[in-house]
Amino acid sequence: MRVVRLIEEGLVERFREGRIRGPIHTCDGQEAVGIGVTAVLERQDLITSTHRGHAHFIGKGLDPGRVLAEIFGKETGYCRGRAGHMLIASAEHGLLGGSAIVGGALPIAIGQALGFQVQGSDRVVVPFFGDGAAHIGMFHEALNIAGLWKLPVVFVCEHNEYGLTVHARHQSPVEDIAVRAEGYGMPGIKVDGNDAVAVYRAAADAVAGARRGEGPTLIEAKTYRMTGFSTSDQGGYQPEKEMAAWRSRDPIRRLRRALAKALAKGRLDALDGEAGETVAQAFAYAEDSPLPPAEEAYAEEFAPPRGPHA
Ligand SMILES: Cc1ncc(C[n+]2csc(CCOP(=O)(O)OP(=O)(O)O)c2C)c(N)n1
Ligand SMILES: [Mg+2]
Repeated sequence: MRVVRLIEEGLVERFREGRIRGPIHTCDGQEAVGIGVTAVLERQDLITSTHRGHAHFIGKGLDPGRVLAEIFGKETGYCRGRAGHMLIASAEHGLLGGSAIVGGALPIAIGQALGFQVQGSDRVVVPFFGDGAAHIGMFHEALNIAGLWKLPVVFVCEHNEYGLTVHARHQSPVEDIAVRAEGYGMPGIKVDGNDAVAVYRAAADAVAGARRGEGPTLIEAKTYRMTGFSTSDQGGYQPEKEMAAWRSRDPIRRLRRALAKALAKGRLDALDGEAGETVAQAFAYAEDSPLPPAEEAYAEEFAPPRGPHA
């Protein structure tokens, strides 16, 4: 979680200096969801991510230096700089590429899960998505078929109270997305998304059930987006009182307090120091990496022509 926070702080700083193209969507305040869930998963399990995916990438084991290189558009990035910040993929880590369509990864995730079921594998698929994505058609279609066929999927909704600049109360007649699970024949679990241990436990139960062939679960993690929608957001619509309340529930500080009792004195500071070192090295690696050669700008962008018209 600390690595993710530091990566994002570094990215926002560099965006402001004009050193990164395109907006950055941070998961500031939401780190416990991505990290708590991916901590349960094995490398061969699959995830799909969103435009707010840094915790998913780091949690699934991607190298921070190569993630940052991708965001800087460098040759050493996971997709050789083609995917950038939002669409990063790594097959070897079980990270399916993102989708610019909000909720667009949900049917992709259940397609993969059907594949695992047909193979008799115990691998699971975890699509992450926002509260906004829970209001589109593909969400309902995906949950319906996953519930009907008992697919090995754990749906993880990161309810951060906003879709773009619009509060959830203007987007949904129900407060909890978790209640929708009942209509699709699966458990709907509401969890404190700012409590990494609670998230981990909820995910562990749901993933174990999916591996045993018991079918899908919908986990709704209640959390909050501490910054604007992205670095392009002018802000001003998140009430200060609301932000202050959530700031006091910062997931990193909460976990730190919980761990302070369990760990030897000085251990947490040492871990913080290691996180800082990891992120400093990752930025140096990304910034020192070469850009892809200009003549290869379109390489791998399109499938090679096939068939009678090739
Ligand atoms: C189908 C679709 N509609 C609208 C958009 C524009 N859009 C991008 S992100 C976003 C808000 C998504 O909100 P949510 O799913 O809650 O994710 P969050 O940004 O809060 O993490 C919207 C409307 C889009 N990319 N795709
Ligand atoms: Mg949202």
